[in-house]
Amino acid sequence: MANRLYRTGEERKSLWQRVKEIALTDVGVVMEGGLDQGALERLEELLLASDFGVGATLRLVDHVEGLTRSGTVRTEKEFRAAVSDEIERILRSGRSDPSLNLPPRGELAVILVVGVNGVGKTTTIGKLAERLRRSRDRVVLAAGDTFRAGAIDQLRIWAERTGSEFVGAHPGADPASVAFDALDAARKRGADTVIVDTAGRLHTQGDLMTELSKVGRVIERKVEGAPHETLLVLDATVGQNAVRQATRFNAALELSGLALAKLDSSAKGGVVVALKQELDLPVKLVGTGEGKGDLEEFDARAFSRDLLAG
Ligand SMILES: Nc1nc2c(ncn2[C@@H]2O[C@H](COP(=O)(O)OP(=O)(O)OP(=O)(O)O)[C@@H](O)[C@H]2O)c(=O)[nH]1
Ligand SMILES: [Mg+2]
Repeated sequence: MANRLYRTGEERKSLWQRVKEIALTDVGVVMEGGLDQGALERLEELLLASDFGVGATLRLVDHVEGLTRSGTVRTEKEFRAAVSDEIERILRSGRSDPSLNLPPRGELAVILVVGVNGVGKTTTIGKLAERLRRSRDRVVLAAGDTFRAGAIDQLRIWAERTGSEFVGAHPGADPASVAFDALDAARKRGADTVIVDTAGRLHTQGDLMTELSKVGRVIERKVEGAPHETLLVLDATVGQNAVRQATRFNAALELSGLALAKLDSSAKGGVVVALKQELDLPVKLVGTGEGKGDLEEFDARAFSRDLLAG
């Protein structure tokens, strides 16, 4: 992943440049005598403003304070590496395996994809289908978004582009029954992977969240151990609201991981660290563009390095 963590206008500076400017105004002095209290406070503010969340911010600030006080970190380069190593440790703690937890090829795997409106669910599904073509037999895309005009065709086009199969119903149909039919169809056709698309919904829309729980329950009853992955797609540009979204979706359905879309256009990687610290949800996939090949497995090391690049 290249460093794309830039904002527009005034904030068009890397996180590291801003850390240097506001916390490490005199790096040479800092490394001799430890960071003063003001610099630590400014660092804390910057990390909070960059969406790291309270827990991860305090952990990082404590770490930095300890390092500078003990004199183990002397140069700017060492300092930067130490901070990104600690970010990586946060990302690698707890549930952090980015690989999809699917049954072996040939056995039916079900992936349910959820998230708020417009975050990139359908596109992520298309790209995931492309990825899974290499490791699975046959992939079925299920058009569980029966709500938005055009959503069914959008998924159908992704099925065509990726050589996947498609199951959909008419607009307005019950999404749980679309999921049910797709699982039946997959079994009949000998397909081993079903990815279920869902309509975008705000995490505050109680009735729609209940509908989503129902989709999850239908899948659970129909296939042993399914859904094998329930992925929440987040728009990487969204900031702290991502934590609220993940919390609410996780209450309606047990999420297994996150897919972070639009990382190519994002300025806010910090929220990934907050999500890990606060919810222990692994990021599994990152979207880096609109093309079918623009989906990567999350790499905690590369991500931590990129976050502090520039
Ligand atoms: N640059 C970029 N654009 C993306 C990425 N993923 C999705 N998009 C774009 O984001 C827009 C919305 O994507 P969709 O996949 O339709 O999002 P959705 O969550 O399915 O939307 P709804 O079904 O309406 O809730 C589209 O224009 C996509 O091309 C990504 O990783 N990078
Ligand atoms: Mg969609």
